[in-house]
Amino acid sequence: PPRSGLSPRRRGLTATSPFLRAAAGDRPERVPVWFMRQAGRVLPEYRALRATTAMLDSCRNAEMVTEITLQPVRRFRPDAAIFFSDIVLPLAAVGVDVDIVAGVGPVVAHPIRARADLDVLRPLQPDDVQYVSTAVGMLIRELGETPLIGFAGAPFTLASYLIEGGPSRSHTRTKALMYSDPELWHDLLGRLAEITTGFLRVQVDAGADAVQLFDSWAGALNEEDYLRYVAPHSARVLAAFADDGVPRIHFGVNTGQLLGAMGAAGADVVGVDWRVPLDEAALRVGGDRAVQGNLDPATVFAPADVLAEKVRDVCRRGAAAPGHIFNFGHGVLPESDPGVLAHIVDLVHEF
Ligand code: 1CP
Repeated sequence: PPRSGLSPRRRGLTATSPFLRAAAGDRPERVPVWFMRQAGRVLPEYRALRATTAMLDSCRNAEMVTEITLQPVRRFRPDAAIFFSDIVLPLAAVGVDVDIVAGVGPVVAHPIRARADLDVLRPLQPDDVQYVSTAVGMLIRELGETPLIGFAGAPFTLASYLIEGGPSRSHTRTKALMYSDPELWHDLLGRLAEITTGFLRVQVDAGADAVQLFDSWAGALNEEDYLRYVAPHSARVLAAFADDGVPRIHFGVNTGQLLGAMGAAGADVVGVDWRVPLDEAALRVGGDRAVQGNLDPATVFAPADVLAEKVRDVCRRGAAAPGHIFNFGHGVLPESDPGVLAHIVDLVHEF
């Protein structure tokens, strides 16, 4: 479909949505809030719907994707919805043998070890994920004034799953390949950047109002290695959406040392985990971009008065940045009480 810049719907929302205004560096009348992993295991209605359907199969069913995306919006009334899918879905869609194993996460049948293993990583075509366009279209009709965030995994985080074969704490094989064969490394990350761009392109062209690039594991790197081996590839992804009028959020965990570099890679909003206070994070980002975060997800288990004070502290510190979107510093913990999440939305809105 032809790209026509800002859709009328998107133009309308940009002026009114607290989430989109904060992302653009503005101060709306209330601090906007949404939660990473707001859809999913924390909700009984999600567990009921998913009971007999494998994770990736549910991502390929536009009706299920729509319903699961809407569930937390009904419960919590957040200022944005996040598209229900997974960062490994586009890899599966181009033919990588990857599955999501309950209690483990993504597991790759043939981990990448040599050049020939790259052949499967061809560019993603819109036809590979027809159900994503369908679901985004259904969602923006249902969501009304609530913006929809599209997302994808960043090249480094995807590379880690592909090289390690599954979740890893140390990313040892990933770093070994990065240091020992830079040519193969850059070929791999280039292909992943193209797949990620293709996956985000489908979501944006179907009407997603913002995008978040999840580089969850980039914090395993120091700044020098991040800049040399990772940033150029993530920057290519973010640059591909510079003219779409959609804010680009760039998120990672344990990235205190990378906040400036992750902003400079082309983000409008830098996601911050709970380890660096938001006012300090705003300084590290450079004072010219919005920040997103950063309540410790474990705070939901604190007594009510401690929780309320910590929520207010995040809001106060977030005011140091040009724009602030309230979130946790990482995904909602599965044991969280949905009632407490709804209460946090109210606390942020009352601030
Ligand atoms: O059985 C289940 O319910 C599967 C659990 C689950 C869910 C609900 C997985 C497996 N993925 C998802 C959905 C998902 N994944 C969403 C949409 C829901 C929402 O945010 O509300 C998103 C944005 C993701 C993104 C994702 N997947 C990331 C980046 C975010 C983050 O938490 O850092 C990562 C690293 C993944 C990989 C993944 N998929 C699933 C798991 C358990 C994991 C992490 C495994 C690990 O620790 O390495």
